[in-house]
Amino acid sequence: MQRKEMESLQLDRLRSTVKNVYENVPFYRKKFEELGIKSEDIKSLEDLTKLPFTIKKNLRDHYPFGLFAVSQEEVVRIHGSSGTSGKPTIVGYTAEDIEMWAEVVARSIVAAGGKKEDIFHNAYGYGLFTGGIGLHYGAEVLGATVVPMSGGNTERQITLIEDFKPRGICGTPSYMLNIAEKMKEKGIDPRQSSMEYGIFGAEPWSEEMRKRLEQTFHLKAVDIYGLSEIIGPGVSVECYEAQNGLHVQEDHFYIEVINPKTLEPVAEGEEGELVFTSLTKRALPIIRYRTGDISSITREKCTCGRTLTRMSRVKGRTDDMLIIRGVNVFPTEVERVLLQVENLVPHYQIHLIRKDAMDIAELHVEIDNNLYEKINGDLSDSQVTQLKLEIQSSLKSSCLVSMDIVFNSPKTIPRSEGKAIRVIDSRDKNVIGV
Ligand code: DLL
Repeated sequence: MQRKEMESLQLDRLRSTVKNVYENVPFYRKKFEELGIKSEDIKSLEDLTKLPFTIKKNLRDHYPFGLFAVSQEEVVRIHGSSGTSGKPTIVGYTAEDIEMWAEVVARSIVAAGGKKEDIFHNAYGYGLFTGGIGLHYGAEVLGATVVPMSGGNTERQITLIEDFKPRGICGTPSYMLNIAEKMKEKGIDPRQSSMEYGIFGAEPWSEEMRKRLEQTFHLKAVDIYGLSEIIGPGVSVECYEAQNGLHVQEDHFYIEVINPKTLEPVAEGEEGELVFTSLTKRALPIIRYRTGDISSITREKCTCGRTLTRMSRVKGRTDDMLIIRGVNVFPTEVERVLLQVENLVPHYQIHLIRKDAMDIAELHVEIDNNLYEKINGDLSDSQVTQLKLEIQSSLKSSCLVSMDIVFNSPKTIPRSEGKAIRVIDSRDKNVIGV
């Protein structure tokens, strides 16, 4: 679609969404009234900036169904995302919402290289998490043969991959590494597996991680993005052809990028926090949802021919950004550096601790068997220290951050079966009793 045509479609849909939330969601009606906004005030897409933001806390405060715009009778499905504070954030779908979602996921699979005749192995978790069932429905709408494996049970995953020979696979990047490792342990070469494309997302991952996954499995690794508050997976996806930015499904989701401090929109190409407004959702329409995810957008046409706005790979969430002695850093930036170091395996965790009233970041990284044997053999302590210093200095030069490097023995960092935990913050614990 040409941009003008898309914008006119978006405006129509935005206006009916605004009218819908005003009439059916007391939370939005109250907010609009406080700001003196009527749904007729939305005459152009730019007018969207007059509307208030929605944040995760609003969903939590109205837990479980308080922001729904339809009666529960019309809701056919509930999903949720686990939060840090106990209760999940709950989202709901009408039958039309499920249909729209399946369509955007089907489009995403096609963009990623999927075809109707594929066997499609789904290693995202099934359940309240949107990953498993979201990809499942999309793959079915496409007409592919879905293997609803879910996350975990890695031995079984491998057997099914070996036996069914899927052309496509999906899962979190960290879980894919786990699968590859187990394959190698069993004497199976992941490069010989049947997969030609992988649809990876649900957690931040770096370009170096992409290279690693592509080499390990000999496939094309494509990034898929989404969040339950907006729909689930399928909000945006890279294309197989260019793998250069994620195409936002703008006929259903309106994207903005704001400066998280001033809340003002940033210029095209500039990094900021992603904000989405749903344009067609019925059960849980959402206005200007602040995702906390850091990215930037471009409206340049992609070489694949799609005219959709593209977002850059998500660097991380504002909550996951570490501030180490005044320097901001995302775990994905650390990952980029680590994956370039020989003898390190791509499993790592950043531990934040407090020592003598100082915040210290320790980068726990796993070494391979080779280095492990050397350390226990002929490598002197000073040679090991030297190695660590080299990693420390590449981190310093590329992320400006200083971290203590801790080598972990092979297979000691917990393996992920879904979203990997990259940061362990035990600073508060250290404070107790001081
Ligand atoms: O993770 C939906 C999903 C499932 C996306 C499967 C892709 C594949 P939530 O559990 O609500 O939903 O978590 C959403 O995960 O705000 C981001 O912080 C992060 N995230 C999702 N996809 C990506 C990605 C699903 N491709 C939160 N890159 C989002 C980086 C991602 N972060």
